[in-house]
Amino acid sequence: MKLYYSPGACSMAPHIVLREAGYKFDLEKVDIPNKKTAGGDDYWKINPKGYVPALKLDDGQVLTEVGVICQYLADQKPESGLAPKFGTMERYRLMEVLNFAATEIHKQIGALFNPKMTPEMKEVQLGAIGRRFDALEKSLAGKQYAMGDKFSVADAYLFTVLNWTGLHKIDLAKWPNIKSYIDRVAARPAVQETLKAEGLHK
Ligand SMILES: N[C@@H](CCC(=O)N[C@@H](CS)C(=O)NCC(=O)O)C(=O)O
Repeated sequence: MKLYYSPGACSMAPHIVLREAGYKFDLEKVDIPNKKTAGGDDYWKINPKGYVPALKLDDGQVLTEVGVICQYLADQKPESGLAPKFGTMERYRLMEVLNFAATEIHKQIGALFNPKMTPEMKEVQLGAIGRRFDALEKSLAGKQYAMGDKFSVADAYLFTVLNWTGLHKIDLAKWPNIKSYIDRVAARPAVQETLKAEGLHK
């Protein structure tokens, strides 16, 4: 399979999962503004939504959406233990975190990358992010990872988007559980390999 990615973007979540699960895979960088792959292909033709990530499967199908790709990868290798079994309450808890990561963290922090954001709107946005962080801070209390003691695909997604706090100089002093969670996930060998492969060594 091949993952279409952009360094440090949300495509890093499935990239981490590919490495955590021990997949053999190819990577192709996408120039997002120009919608071109490193190999010169028109990215619109690969993912008509124009954004990363996209995962090209061995049968030629293309799967999109971070949370779905991550779950697909975990389910193809159940022995990786990266997602609870489908249909269990634990699986719904995982999907709850993935959805929170997507809509409440990814899209809220992601909005700060918009160069047209005014200082006033940035203030509003930072307020919303702070409220989501307050909730996340509580949910991480006493836990190693989002689902408890075991790393899961939810951590790959949360880590990827929380990592953007550094780029936006969001001070995490108010949220010590989040800060130590980011450091804990960053220290995992597969995460270090991912950062290195994307040219973002930490
Ligand atoms: N809902 C999508 C969102 C993906 C997304 O926001 N990707 C960003 C990078 S983090 C992107 O490629 N944006 C470029 C664009 O929207 O044109 C998913 O879950 O995969």
